[in-house]
Amino acid sequence: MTPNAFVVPDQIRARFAQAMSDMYRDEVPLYGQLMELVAQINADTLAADPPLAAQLARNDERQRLDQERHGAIRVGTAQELSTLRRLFAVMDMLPVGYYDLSVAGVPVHSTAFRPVDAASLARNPFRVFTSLLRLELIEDVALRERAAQILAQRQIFSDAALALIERAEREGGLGEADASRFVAEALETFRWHSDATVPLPTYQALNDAHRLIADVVCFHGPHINHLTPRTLDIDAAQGEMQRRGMSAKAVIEGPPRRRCPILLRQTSFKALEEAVRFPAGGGVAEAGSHTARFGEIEQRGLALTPKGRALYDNLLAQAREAGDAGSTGGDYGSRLEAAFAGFPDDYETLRREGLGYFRYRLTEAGRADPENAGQLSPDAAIDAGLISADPIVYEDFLPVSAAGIFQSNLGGSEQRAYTAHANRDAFEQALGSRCRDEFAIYAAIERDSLADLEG
Ligand code: OOG
Ligand code: NI
Repeated sequence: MTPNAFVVPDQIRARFAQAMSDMYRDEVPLYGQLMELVAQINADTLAADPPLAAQLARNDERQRLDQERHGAIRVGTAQELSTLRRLFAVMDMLPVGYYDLSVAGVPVHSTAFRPVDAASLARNPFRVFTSLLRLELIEDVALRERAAQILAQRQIFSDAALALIERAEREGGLGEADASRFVAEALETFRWHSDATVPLPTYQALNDAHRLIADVVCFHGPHINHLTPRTLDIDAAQGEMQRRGMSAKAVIEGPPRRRCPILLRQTSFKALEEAVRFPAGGGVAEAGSHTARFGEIEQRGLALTPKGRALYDNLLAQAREAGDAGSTGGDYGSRLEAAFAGFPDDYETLRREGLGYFRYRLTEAGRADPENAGQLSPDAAIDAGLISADPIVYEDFLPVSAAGIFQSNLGGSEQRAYTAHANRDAFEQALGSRCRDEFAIYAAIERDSLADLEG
């Protein structure tokens, strides 16, 4: 078979993202409502703000917006995580970033599988936040061993999916028929199963150790737990969610509302309580319930440089520390606004101060006089109206926000402190590869845009 007969990975990813969305909409009808609501708000926002519409179009973001989502899954073993890495690689989704959630009392660490080059991102930016349970954080040794045993017995991938991953690795890609089968088989790994794999008392013991442990250990596989569309106006979307009676989280995670959005703002609605059948464990089969799946929306903005990110982390910590609960209680909204007064809110200052990443291109005047544009420094060429600089959108996640999303969907009151800390080496060992540095990816996109100016 010639390489030309392969379906391009971007195409497989786009089909997979669509298949996941269709499946999740069938499983969680509220997700369908959320997508409609976001599509309406995006259309209204673009109609009311032609410069924003033009900016998105210039940066290949307009097209992808309607398809744009992220999902989240959680797995229990190194073997599961490393096989996921291979499965996502078939779709050019690579592990980017390392997130330690143990500091927030969630016994996992995570990465995001996503496309990394600008052209792939423009075609379809589908990302999956993927967490690995840290069994070593279960204090009760007997329970920890029981959990490990249960996990060792399950196979979360179908035989056909495994065979197709191997074929893609061996031959360098998948042809049309194989690509379709791959999407269908990969989907099975992320399906919800309402039959637990363990008797109710085992579920309860694991649930008491941490609700997340039960969610990962007691089911056939890593059910997709949410799929998040991207909105251009999260405050409007949040208001609309409340008007429609969806129980949105009170606080939007991330930075406050700004003229120039940075990073990521997110809000979610509570997990659904779902009926589950627990098998007989010497006794009789029992009916119970489990909450795992929820809805979330997000607004994305400028990707920050390490300098910008340090400032963000600082100001966010200030806003949280100023509250008595050390978090998002009380008048958190006004504390956040006050803290972020220290973060410049116009693109030109953000760019000149090196706080964010930008994509440069010739303006119409620049195209008429490319030599002149090429000779000036970027700043001078911008002043002369020969080149433009547009914000590069943030494609990743935020650990503090992720912790907030986990917490609010695990039932809120659960606050545990783990003494463990980040262990990136252990995570990468389980994954079987390094996690890429997200800053290097944005910097490369910026650099390439500057190199293109010189023709
Ligand atoms: C993942 C929570 C993190 C986000 O958007 O920050 C996340 C999970 O609950 O498994 O999806
Ligand atoms: Ni999420």
